[in-house]
Amino acid sequence: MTAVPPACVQQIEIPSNLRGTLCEYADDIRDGAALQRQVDANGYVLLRGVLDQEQVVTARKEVFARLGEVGEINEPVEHGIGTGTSCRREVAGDLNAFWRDVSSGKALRAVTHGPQLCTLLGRFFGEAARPHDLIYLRPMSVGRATRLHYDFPFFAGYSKRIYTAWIPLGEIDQSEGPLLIIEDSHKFMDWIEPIRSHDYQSDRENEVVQRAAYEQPNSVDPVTLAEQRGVRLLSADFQPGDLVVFSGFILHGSLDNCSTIDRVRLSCDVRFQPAADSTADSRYFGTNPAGSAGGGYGAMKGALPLNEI
Ligand SMILES: O=C(O)CCC(=O)C(=O)O
Repeated sequence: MTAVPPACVQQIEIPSNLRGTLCEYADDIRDGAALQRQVDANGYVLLRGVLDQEQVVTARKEVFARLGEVGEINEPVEHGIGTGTSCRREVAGDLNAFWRDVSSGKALRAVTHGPQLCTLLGRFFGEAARPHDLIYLRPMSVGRATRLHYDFPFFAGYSKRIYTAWIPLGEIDQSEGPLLIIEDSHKFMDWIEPIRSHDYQSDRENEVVQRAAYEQPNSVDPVTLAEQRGVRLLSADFQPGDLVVFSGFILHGSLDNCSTIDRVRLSCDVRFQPAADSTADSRYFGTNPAGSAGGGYGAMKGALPLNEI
């Protein structure tokens, strides 16, 4: 039997009894009812090979080429190996503009805003879907991880019907810090109910949504959380073309990037809502969306040089 390589979260190795693999969707991807059933049952759907692989690889190359220009990624850039240094501040100058520009790349947007993904997300709603204009591009260097949180408080200002599309931009093994989902966390009603019942249209200050999304789930480390709740920490090895779609009420973050060759993990997450719902939320729509913190692309971690985060 091949040994399963260890996976860590917040520098804690996950005990094998608390680790699980995300469930792969096995039905027809054109079957909206089946997609909806699975997302309702599990809080997420892992779809293998549903995006154009070549487009995804081209997007990866585009992003890493930009990071290569500022000295953060070695040649050949598509391998995504970090240099550990950066001249982004000197070369790019305006970090906000640089990150907005990278996040607006043509090849990247062909994946995130192309018809393939939008049509697929529409099946989850049972009606035409629309992506937010603001997207979250995440180059994660070794040692970094995303803390656990629920998405709903961030994105539920106007439309409450929100799904996240998490797109691995290249191959990501579990040792390199991909998406982590807490099994059955869409059933933690003691945490979900206060989040669901809050009025985010009238009260959506960044501090309010940050607290709602992060505070309770991070009161203990993820391994202790899984032990206390009797659930597992779920992830998978990803290939270009794969996709995870998840609800705003599933707790998620990432594993630690423990790459032994300094590979930077690259993914992008995009929110979708029904096209018929309001796009008045200037945090997420428009040519220069403000983001939940108000600083637009400049407020994202990705806007900082890779060696500073
Ligand atoms: O990719 C990650 O590190 C986390 C993604 C995430 O938090 C999200 O898609 O909402």
